[in-house]
Amino acid sequence: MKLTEIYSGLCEKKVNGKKSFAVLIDPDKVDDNKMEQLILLGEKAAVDYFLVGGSLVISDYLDSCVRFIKRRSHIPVLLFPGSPSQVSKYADALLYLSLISGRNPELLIGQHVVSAPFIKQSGIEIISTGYMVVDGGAPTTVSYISNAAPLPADKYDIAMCTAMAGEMLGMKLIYMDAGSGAKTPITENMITKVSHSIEVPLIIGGGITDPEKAYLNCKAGADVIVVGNAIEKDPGLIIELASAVHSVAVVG
Ligand code: 1GP
Repeated sequence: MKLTEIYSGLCEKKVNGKKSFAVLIDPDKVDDNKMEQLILLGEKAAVDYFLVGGSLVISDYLDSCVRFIKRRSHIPVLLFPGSPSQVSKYADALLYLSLISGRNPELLIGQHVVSAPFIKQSGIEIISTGYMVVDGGAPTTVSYISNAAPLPADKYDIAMCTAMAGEMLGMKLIYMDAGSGAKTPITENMITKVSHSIEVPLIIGGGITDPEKAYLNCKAGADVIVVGNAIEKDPGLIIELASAVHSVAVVG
């Protein structure tokens, strides 16, 4: 059934030990030319997903951006919304984020209540996602905008318990994010601990800038690696990053 297609795919890959690579596109930072380039590289590298969204989206390019990808590529588009306004019915699925690492009720449930009717009406696949912002060594847009303290980077037990609680509350994915452009990405130690505590797929992002880090994160237990910032600076990295992530399945 269409409405669980993306999630079923993610679970199937996890069962088969396959790792996924996702390119994060911030609609504020791209135009049609840039998109064309990212799509060409994405197809060449067999990128698994395009994530579209950001903590703060100022332009009104989101809808056009999603449609642009859908017209040119079969790579699924997942919305990664920083606010309820970042919804496009043209996307394949929406990561329905609840900021479970924070204690800001608005981002845990408040904004969801307000936006529920129109999100449901959009008809796209909704994937409930326990979103955990981990301290990335410097304030990031997400840590500022969320008005919630990030999870300390060396508190593995808190991370494990938070992810477990999210899973037991019914969340279908856990996304651990050090924040876009984080100085310090999430450590392999934390990824290993958290991945052993949950059964749902684990997404890791924030501050990943090179293929080695992406590879090590996957070996540690990440199921999906998300990279945005580094690709904005050097789109060619898509090829190396995707190949590093996909190589883990071959080895493992
Ligand atoms: C941020 O996880 C994403 O929410 C990706 O971070 O932009 O640092 O790759 P980067």
